[in-house]
Amino acid sequence: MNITIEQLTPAIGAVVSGVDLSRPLDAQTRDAVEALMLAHQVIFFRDQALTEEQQRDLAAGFGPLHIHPIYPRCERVPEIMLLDTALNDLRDNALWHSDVSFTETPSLGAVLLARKVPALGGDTLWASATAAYDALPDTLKTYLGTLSATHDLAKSFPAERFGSEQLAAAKRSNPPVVHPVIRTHPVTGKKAIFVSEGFTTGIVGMEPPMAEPLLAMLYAHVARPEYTVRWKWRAGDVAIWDNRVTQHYATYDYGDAHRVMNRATIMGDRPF
Ligand SMILES: O=C(O)CCC(=O)C(=O)O
Ligand SMILES: [Fe+2]
Repeated sequence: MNITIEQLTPAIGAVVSGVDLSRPLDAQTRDAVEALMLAHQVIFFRDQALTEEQQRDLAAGFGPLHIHPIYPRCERVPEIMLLDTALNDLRDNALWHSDVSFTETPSLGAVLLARKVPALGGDTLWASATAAYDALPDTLKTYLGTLSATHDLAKSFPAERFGSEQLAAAKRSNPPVVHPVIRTHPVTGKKAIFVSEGFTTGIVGMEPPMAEPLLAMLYAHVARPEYTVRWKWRAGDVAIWDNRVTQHYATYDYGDAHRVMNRATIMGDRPF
């Protein structure tokens, strides 16, 4: 094994070479990939021709897998979620979010494979919510550490585009949840801002006229270019990210071009 890495920005992101993700990872390689994900928060691999089964098995090496309540899935391998512009209107991912924060135990991370990408556009950005947290003034860190926020699936799956019985059922089984505004990474101990435009709906005990500007300030702060990395996909690229301390944004700037991504989602713990 000869793993090399190229860091993409000081805050977040690295390209990893020298790993064939299609083969079962030996313990040493698996641990190395996990350590790189923890260190760089999102890592990218080029030229990985994975089948759905191989992608599932790769992700399952990092924990049990989650099956999404709304997005379509691969029939043969239900742990593979399909982000396919031919099946769904995907513009709802064009806002900053941390995946499935509308559940009690949002995902630990995900393995995303690009299958078909537009000639131009469709980049995905990730932001480091730990770098953003670190840059806050100490007084604000302390104050935010006392707050909790509500997260709701309904915010990112508008009825006009997901207006099905399935959406109604998903809403019934996923009522709004409460998470700390600042969460602590269970492995690294780093603190991160854990509110996002995608699913956060309010701050517990605070009226909307006060909560909304505070939340808007935090969303804008996390999305500052200094804390982000922007990835230009090629088919066969794989991204693995730590969903506990990052947010991401899938740009929707490619009109009617066909874009197909497959995601395997790793289950996580309750934020604290
Ligand atoms: O389509 C993408 O690039 C990412 C979409 C997304 O938000 C996700 O896979 O969690
Ligand atoms: Fe996402």
